[in-house]
Amino acid sequence: MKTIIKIKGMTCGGCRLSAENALKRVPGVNFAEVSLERAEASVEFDENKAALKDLKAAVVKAGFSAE
Ligand SMILES: [Cu+2]
Repeated sequence: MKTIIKIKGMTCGGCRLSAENALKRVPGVNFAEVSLERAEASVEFDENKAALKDLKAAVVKAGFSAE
């Protein structure tokens, strides 16, 4: 399924990449793209392998807050 996650706390391209890579590393994620300007991530994932809370947890672990 596809989802949009709002991310707070990103200030530069490095932050954007950290958040994006954190999402890509979650097992079951097929696609992740983070926009610094929109402060959000577009994620496509296999709901049998990953849950929305796992995606948010990965963003939080990378140092940002996710909604
Ligand atoms: Cu940064």
